[in-house]
Amino acid sequence: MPGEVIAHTIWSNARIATMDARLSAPYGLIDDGALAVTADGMIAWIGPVADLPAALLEDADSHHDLSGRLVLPGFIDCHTHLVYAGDRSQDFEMRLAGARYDEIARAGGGILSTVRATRAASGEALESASERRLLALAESGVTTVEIKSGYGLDRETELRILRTARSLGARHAIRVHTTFLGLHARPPEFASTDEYVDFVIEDVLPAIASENLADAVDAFCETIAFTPAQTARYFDAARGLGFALKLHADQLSDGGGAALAARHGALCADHLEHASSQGLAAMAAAGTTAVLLPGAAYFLRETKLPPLDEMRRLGVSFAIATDCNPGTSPLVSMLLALNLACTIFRVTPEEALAGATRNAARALGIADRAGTLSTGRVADFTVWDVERPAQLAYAIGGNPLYLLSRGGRIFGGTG
Ligand code: DI6
Ligand code: FE
Repeated sequence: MPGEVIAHTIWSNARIATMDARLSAPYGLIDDGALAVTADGMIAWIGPVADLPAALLEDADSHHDLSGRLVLPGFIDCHTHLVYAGDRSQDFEMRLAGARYDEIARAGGGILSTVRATRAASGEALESASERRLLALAESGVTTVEIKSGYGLDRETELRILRTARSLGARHAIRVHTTFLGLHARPPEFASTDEYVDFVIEDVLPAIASENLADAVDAFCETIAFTPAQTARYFDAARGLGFALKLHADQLSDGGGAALAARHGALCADHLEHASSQGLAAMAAAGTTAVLLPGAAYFLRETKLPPLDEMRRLGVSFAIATDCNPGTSPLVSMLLALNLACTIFRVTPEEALAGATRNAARALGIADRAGTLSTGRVADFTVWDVERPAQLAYAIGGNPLYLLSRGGRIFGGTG
C-alpha cells in the first residue's frame, strides 16, 4: 500500500556479486553495495550504497555494516544423492587396488550395496546420517539443494527417502527440491530391467505423484544401467503425471543421452563427459542446462573432460554441482566443487560461480526467483570474508563463510 512502511533490514558496505547477467561488470559486481531485506525475506532493494533511498535507510529496523565483505547469491547444489545409509569406503579400497567402477557394480557391489544399507536403516539412522551431509553443504554456502532418491528401489524405501529429504529441508529451513531417481539400478528382486521399469511406471511413479513427494524424475541412462528406450518410456509416463525431467547422461559412454534429454524437454542433462556435438546442439535448441559434476570425475579419475568448448560455442549453459553420493562423489562442499570445476574441467572462476548460482537455478526450473540477487527475489545470500569472488574457487579446503541468509533468516556470523 502506498505510504506503508515495511519492516526491513539494511546490509551495507558490501561488495555484491549479484551474478545478474544483465549487469555488465564481471560477476554482476556492485562494488560499494547495499541490500534491503523485508521482514518476509525478500530483497526490497539492491544497488550502490550511494543510491540507497534515504527513506529506506531511515525506516530500517536494523542495519548491518559488512565492512567490505563479499556477498553472493546462496549456492544452489542442483544434483545430490545425499539421503542414503552406510558408506562405500570398501569400494574405494577395491578401486584403488585396481577394480573399475563398472566391475564393482557388475560384481554386485556399487549402488546395490548402498541400497541394502538404506533399506535396512531405521528412519532415525537414515535421517541423522543424511542430516550431517545436508548441514555440511549448508556450511559451504548452499541455500537450496536438490536431493534424489534412488537408493531404495522399492516403493516403500523410495518414498521414505523422499519424505526424509523433505523433512530435513523443513527442519533446517534449507530449500530442498526432491527428485525421484527410480531408474538408478535394477534391484535384485527383478529378473530383468524391463520388468523393473514396468514396476516403476505402474506402481511407484503414481504413488509419488499422489503424495506429491517429488518435483522431478531422473534416470541413469548408461550401458551398465538403463537403455535410452527404457528411459524414454519412463519419461513419457512421468511427464504425463506432471513431473519435470532430468537425466544422468553420457557419463561413461556416449549413449545419446544428451539428445534424449533435449527431445523430452528435460530441465537438465548431467555429467555429459561423453556427449556428442549433436546431443549438445539439441540441448542448446531445447534450453536444456548441462550439469557438470567435477567431484565424480575427480573421484573416478575420469580422463575424458566434458566438452566445454563445444558447450560454450553452442551456447549450452552449464551448472556445477557436488553429485554428493557414496559411490562416485562423496563430496559435501560446494566450495570444493568450484575448485575442482576450475582445476579439472578448466572452467573460469566466473563460470564456476555462475554454475553454482544462476545456471543451477535454471537446472531446477527456478531461475525466475533464485540464483541471482536483484529486487523482488528471495533473500538467499551468503557473506564471505574474501575480497574477490575468484578466491572462493581458488582456495582448497578452507571456508571463509561469514554468514548466510536463507529467506532473511540469518545463520552464523555476528552480522
Ligand atoms: N551416476 C553416478 O555417478 C551415481 N549415480 C548415478 O546414476 C553413482 C551412485 C553410486 O555409485 O552409488
Ligand atoms: Fe548423480
